[in-house]
Amino acid sequence: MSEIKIIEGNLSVGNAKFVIVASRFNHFVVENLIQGAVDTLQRHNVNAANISVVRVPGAFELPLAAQQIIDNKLGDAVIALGAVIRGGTPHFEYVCAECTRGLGQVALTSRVPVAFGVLTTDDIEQAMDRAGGKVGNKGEEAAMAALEMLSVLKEINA
Ligand code: INI
Repeated sequence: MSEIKIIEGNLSVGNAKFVIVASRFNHFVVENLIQGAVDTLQRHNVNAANISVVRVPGAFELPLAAQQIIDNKLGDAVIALGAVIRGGTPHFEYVCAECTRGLGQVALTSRVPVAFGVLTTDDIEQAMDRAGGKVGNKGEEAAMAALEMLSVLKEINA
């Protein structure tokens, strides 16, 4: 019987360039996500020269910035980081929905990996828990996803 063909990434991305696009809103949370993403990239042998950070006002602005980063060929993968924390009004739902939909749309239309490292939490404690606290760091996870997607897309397109 012939062997099953498995295509998967190996996290080795050579000289690829990564752009972290991060929101300033809830910056005390997002800075930890950025740190986690940068540490993860560097631990996987990405040079500092191949990492840049673009800051935007809030999570709502992440998709447009990601789109223009890709259009201007600033990076081979984008890591979107932000923190949307529930308030007392439906604003939270609208910001989360547009940010998520927009980032997904950018990835599909551009065919460039866009990692989703945007926290959507009920309160600040949940956010801090996921920004280097007891539940890990979503910035690290997003950086891992960007590394793996770059690598596996290279294999799929080979
Ligand atoms: N932006 C965030 O990144 N996180 C939030 O929690 C948030 N809340 O709660 O309002 C938020 N709002 C701002 C929004 O992303 C835009 O920057 C703003 O509406 C201007 O377009």
